[in-house]
Order: sequence, then C-alpha cells, then structure tokens
Amino acid sequence: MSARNLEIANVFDETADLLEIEGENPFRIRAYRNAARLLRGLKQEAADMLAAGQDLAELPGIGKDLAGKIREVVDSGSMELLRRLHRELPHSIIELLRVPGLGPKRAKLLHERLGIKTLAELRAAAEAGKLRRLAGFGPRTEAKIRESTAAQQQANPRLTLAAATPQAEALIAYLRSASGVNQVAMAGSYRRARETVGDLDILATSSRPEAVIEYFISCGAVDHVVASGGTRATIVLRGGLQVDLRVVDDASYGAALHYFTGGKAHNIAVRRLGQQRGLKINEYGVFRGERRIAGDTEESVFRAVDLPYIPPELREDRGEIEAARSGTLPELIKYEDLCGDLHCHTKASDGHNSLEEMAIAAREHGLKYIAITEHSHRLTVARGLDARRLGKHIDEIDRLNERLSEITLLKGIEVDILEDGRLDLSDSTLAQLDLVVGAIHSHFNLPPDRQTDRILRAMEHPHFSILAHPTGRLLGTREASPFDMQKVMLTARARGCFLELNAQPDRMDLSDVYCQAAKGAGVLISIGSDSHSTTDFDFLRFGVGQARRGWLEKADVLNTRPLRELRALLRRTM
Ligand code: DGT
Ligand code: CA
Ligand code: CA
Repeated sequence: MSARNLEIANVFDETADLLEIEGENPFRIRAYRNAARLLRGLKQEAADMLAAGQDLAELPGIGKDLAGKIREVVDSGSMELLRRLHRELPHSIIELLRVPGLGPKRAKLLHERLGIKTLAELRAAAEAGKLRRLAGFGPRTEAKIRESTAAQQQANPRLTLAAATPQAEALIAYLRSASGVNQVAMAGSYRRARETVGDLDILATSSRPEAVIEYFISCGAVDHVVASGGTRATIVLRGGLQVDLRVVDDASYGAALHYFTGGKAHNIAVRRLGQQRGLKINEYGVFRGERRIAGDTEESVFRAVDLPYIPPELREDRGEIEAARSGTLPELIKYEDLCGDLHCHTKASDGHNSLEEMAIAAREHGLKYIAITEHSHRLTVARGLDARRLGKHIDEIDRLNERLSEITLLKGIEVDILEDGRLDLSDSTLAQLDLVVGAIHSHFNLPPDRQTDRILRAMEHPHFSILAHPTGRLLGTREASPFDMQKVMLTARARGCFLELNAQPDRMDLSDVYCQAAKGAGVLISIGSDSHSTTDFDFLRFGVGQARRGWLEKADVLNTRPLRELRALLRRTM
C-alpha cells in the first residue's frame, strides 16, 4: 500500500512548518501548504493517479518539483527533504509545533530569544511569566500556552510497559480465539520493549478480516471504537489505552509485522535499502515491480535487503542496520541467562514479605541467588536499618541460608548516598556484607558538578559495589538528575563497580541508551528488580527487555554470573 493523500499532506505540512523555522523563502513554504490543502480535498488517491499513469503536475498549483515530491512520498512513505530537516532541527523543537497557539513563527522566536527547545522548558517559561515579554505574545497567549502545555502533559500519558502488559496479553489471547484467525502478534513499541507505550499495535492474519475486526471491536474491555473498517480498527480500552488492529493475509504477515513493529526510523532505513535494490517494501510485502518476492516472514524481508534478522528491540536506527550488514549484531541477553537478582527488600525495611517468602519466590522465578538490600536508617520513611538492626538481619540471613536449598541469600544493603557523597553507614559496618548497593534518595537537583562529585565520592568508598537507579528518574514524574554520566562510568570502571538497571516499571533506570554507553565504557550492568514483594520479581523480564534495547549481551550483565564468579567480582569492590 502506498501513502494516502492525507499522509502526504501531513508530510508536506510538517515540511512547511520546519522550513519556516529554518527561515526558508516564504513562497516555497506556501507552495507546500497549498499542495497539502489540495491533497486533502482531492477525490482520488494520488497513488492511484500515478499508478494510472497520470501526470500530477497537471493539478492546480502542483509544478514538476512538487509532483516529484508527491511521487517520492507515495513510493517511500517519506521525503528526503523532511528527513534532512529532522536531522538539522532538534526533535524537541518539532514537538513545540504541536502546542496549540504555537505556530512555527512563535516556536522560532521562543528558540531564538529564550533558548526554549523543549516542552518542559516552554512550560517553565510560561509559568515564570517570561513569554508575555516577547513581541507578539502577551499575557493571554501566555496563559493559553501554560494551560495547553499542562494539559498536554496529562492528555496522552504513555503507559509503562508493565502497566500495558496484562491488557496486551489479554487481547492477544482473546484474538487467538477468534474464528478464522491464523496468526496474532503484538507489534509497535510494545514489541520493541520500549519502557513506555503510546498505544498498542496488534497484527492478525485471516482470510476473513471483516469477521476478525467485528470480533475485536465487540471485546468486553472496549470503552469505545474510534474507527473501524474492513481490515483495520482502532479502539480505546476502559482505562484509556488505545489499540490498533490490522488484519492482513498470511502471505503479508512478515512484511506487516516488520512494518507495524517499527520504529519508524528503522523502517525508513530498511525501505531505503530496498529502493537501492529496485525493491518496494511496504506492509504487504517486498515487491519487484508488481511481483511480490518476499514478505511472509520477517526473515524474508530482511533477506531481501541482504540483512540477517534484526531483533525488534534493536530496531531504532541506532546502528543496527550497519551492525547487521557487517555481521556484528550483538547476541542479546535472554531472561533465562539471569542467575540472580541483586536488589530486593523485605518487611525489615519497606518490603511486604518475609525473608523466607522472598527467597522462595525468587527460587520459583528460576533464580539461584538474591541479595537482600534493605534501606539504611537515613531513609526513615522506609524504616531503614541502622548498624544494630543490620547486624541482626545478617544473622537471620545466615540462619535462613542454612535451611534453604537451591537459593542463596546474599547480604547487602541499599545504603543512602548522603548529600556530600558520604554513605549512611560506616565502612566497618559495610565491610560485613557481600555487597553494597548505593542509592540517592534526596537532593536530586544539585548542580550537575556537585551531583557528579557526590556520586564519584560515594563510589570511592572501599565497599561500594553497585550504583542503584543511577539517574533517579521516575517515568512521567521526575526527570533524570543531571550529572556527568561519562565520568561516573569511567570511575565505575576504574573502581570495578557496577551500575544498576533498576527494573521497577516507572524507573527503568538506566535507560537503553545509557546501557549501551556502559557497555562501551566496559562497565557491567546489574539488572535488579528492586522487589518489595514476592510478585515484583516479574519485573526482571522488563529489565531484560530494556537491556536488550541497550544492546547488552549475557556477558555484559553482572547477575548472569554463577554465584562463585559473582562473589569473585563483588570481592573486588568490597
Ligand atoms: P508508540 O505507540 O508511541 O509507543 O510508538 P510506536 O512505535 O508503537 O508507534 P505507532 O503506534 O505510531 O506505530 C506503530 C508502528 O507502525 C511504527 O513503529 C512504525 C509503523 N508506522 C506507523 N505509522 C507510520 C508511518 O506513517 N510511516 C511509517 N513508515 N511507518 C509507520
Ligand atoms: Ca504503538
Ligand atoms: Ca499505533
């Protein structure tokens, strides 16, 4: 399927906006806007007109140049000019354009005068009353922007992967039981294991798509149907999560799965490889002229452009295509590679279960060891342990270890990193433990230099093993603390310390990009559930998903090591 008029119009409008921010010639900008308007009103699909051999340059206001651009979008789904603009302008500026009342002119002004590049900066400036001072803004406009940025932050809250998972799994199970359905798969950001999802994208194959769509939209969990047609539907579930379903033939399954898995940038790059080989790639298959030469499986799509299979988590156009081409794709870590979990809590601090309950749950999750890491006493809200209570807890762990089989409890602590980089317990107290997990729970917004020094100083302690949830971000609530991550990684590497990938759904901290950077810096990652109850070990799977997005292999992750090897690595920090 080629791009529809509406899609082409959107590409043109966005191009016009970005050209305007760049200060392009107004005539050229207007030409794109006029063409977009024309396309929206056109009775016939431009793609069909092209297929019928019509010359689009005959349309009013469409010259040869624009006709060529329309053809480019029809064929490739995108336009080189727009890609160039995207490369040149920061992504956040492009987001600013979507704020009601903020056209390209104003966005440009904000950027030039106030240095505003992101929605967050815009919101802050509006709240601080800085906008009204700009020519053409005034208090009314400022108030409007303040409202719409606040609303925008709430309007489409992205769901954490963990929050979307039960709904996704239930829908997949529901669709599998539809009559006439052959294959069903999740696509989109969910399949790529992004830490949050905007909506769910499901793909099904059937020779009777209408029946499948009908069945889908009558699912009990549906709040309302946004749109539904012969082969596609969009619904909103009770609770607000939107879901797109597409139904295709089995012969198109691989191509459609690839297309709807995305990410967009990856798709564009793969399509371009196809073009270089004279192939057209879309959600129906890989075509040479009219003939479909591949598309029943994803492997066949990749093979058509001379690539090996690329796992979904890597499909972000962050180097995976080059790596695939040169045969250097990572062999990504799998859940089964995990041997243990080095971050969990019990009732002794703010967890909900006993030591023994946690140990048994961990064993049931296939783990061979867990580290018990209660909070330290500074964190009074979490009933943190002082040296005396920690001593008693250690004794209890020793006793339990004697009784339990096939699971080992390691003695740890999640010690607070104080504002000046000291730790909340003395070195001699920490020396009794198997590992020390250090964490920041206060003063998240120190100036970056001081925050960096604080973390480096904490890591210099003789018994510091793992930096927990390094950036302190909470998805949708708290930004990452600004500090010099590169320095922290280099120090961790020099000290033999580790960084955590905290798998709590709203933390997922480190991010995928930082995981990849840690790997590059030669620092091992500890995937920790930060469990506060027996079911929280389920979060580890999302941690593994994030690690895969960060290109991590088994060898890059600390807790894939069998206990003996782990102890040897930890001793270097203790
Ligand atoms: P999300 O929903 O914001 O978490 O992110 P995605 O990646 O799931 O994005 P979504 O739901 O808009 O689209 C799912 C996939 O479908 C996307 O990753 C690539 C593909 N796709 C959607 N719209 C377009 C499009 O206009 N052009 C191209 N090339 N691909 C698209
Ligand atoms: Ca999606
Ligand atoms: Ca979608």
